[in-house]
Amino acid sequence: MSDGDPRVQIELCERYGARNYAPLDVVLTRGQGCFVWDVRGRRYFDFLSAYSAVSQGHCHPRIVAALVEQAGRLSLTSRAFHNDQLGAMLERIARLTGFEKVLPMNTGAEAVETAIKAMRRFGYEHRSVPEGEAEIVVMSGNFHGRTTTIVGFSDEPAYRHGFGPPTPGFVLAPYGDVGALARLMKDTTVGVLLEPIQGEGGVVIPKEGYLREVRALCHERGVLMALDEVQTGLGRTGKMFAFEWETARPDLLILGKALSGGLYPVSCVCADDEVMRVFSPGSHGSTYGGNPLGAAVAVAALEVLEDEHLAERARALGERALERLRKDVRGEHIKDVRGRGLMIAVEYEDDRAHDVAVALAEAGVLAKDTRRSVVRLMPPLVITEEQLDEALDLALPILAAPVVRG
Ligand code: IF1
Repeated sequence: MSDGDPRVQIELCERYGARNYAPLDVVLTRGQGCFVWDVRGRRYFDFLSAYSAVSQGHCHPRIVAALVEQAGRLSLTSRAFHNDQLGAMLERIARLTGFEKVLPMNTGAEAVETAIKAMRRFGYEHRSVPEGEAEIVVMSGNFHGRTTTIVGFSDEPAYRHGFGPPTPGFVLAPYGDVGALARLMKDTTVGVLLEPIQGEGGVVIPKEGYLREVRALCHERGVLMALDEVQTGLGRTGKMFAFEWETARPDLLILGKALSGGLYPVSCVCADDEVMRVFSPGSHGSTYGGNPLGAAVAVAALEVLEDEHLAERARALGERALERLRKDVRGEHIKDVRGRGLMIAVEYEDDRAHDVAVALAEAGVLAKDTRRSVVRLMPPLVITEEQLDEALDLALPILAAPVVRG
């Protein structure tokens, strides 16, 4: 029931919902392109894009049409049978990424788990690592999802506290430091898992050359490199994939979020056959993974991404936004303004990021803080130049203000 009183909705969630989130007091009921509307009819610029899942914009008509058409025909068959949509999705993703094989799942975390399984089994089968001893190196500040295994190797207490014992076989390396990574690798190291830019970690962009050096090191040691591009992939950073900035093609590429434009959870792992062959029938799967509804949605979402040149748009608009931010958001309280494409962050010297996000919402721009001092700006990639300028006109004074207004 959307009766225009946000309190009703919020109270229902507070009464019946688990308290694993603390959302802003905004109750949204409609979205289109870069805009969302609350139950009172107020319009906001969406500068979070569901963590980059709605890169194609809210309710993109082409993706909605694909969803509606497929939902009325066939939604789920399980992988016990073939369906007439999955093949086209796999082919499209393989062509786009350049990998020979694609394994479909639903959420980002499931795709990360899939990559972990692939790397471990590859290590046992091809590197004769003794059973039970495979190690995967992960990075400080990582975010790869919420499963028990994944939070077990997080170094953020809020994500891991009380959920132990952690799954063994993971080692943390300092993000951005190839020397340290090299020193941590052992004979039993089967893989390295990292994000090309750390989103939750605060939009941490490693220095130029890092990914390329990780790539070379992994080659040299016979270790698989898995890149989590769940958030950075599919145009967000101004290239189709963030690894293209350094031509550091991984052995496993993990995609999610924008793969379905926010209409339906679809994720996948891409790899060449040599790696993907570790999966035999029965060794991995998912009830919903590869379902025809998700496949039809993903094909439409990828078509939109390519036909509307969203990676190029992200690049041009990102440069424009960063230029304005760098010019107008400065002062003693600003630690850094950084970004790549439309993945942009303002970092403060203090812990004001949440207060800034609240003030931005009041001004009509929805953004999200992370790690207490960072505000992320990630609009849908379909935003126009005029819309971007209008949103920045609203946001810049708040982002730049020496003191946050309540
Ligand atoms: C939440 C942040 C973003 C991801 C990368 C895998 C996943 C994610 C690089 C898992 C998910 C999310 C999930 C959401 C918040 C969030 C997030 F706030 F933590 F910082 F995006 F930036 N790899 N990111 O970023 O994908 O299983 O959720 O589909 O509250 O957990 P998922």
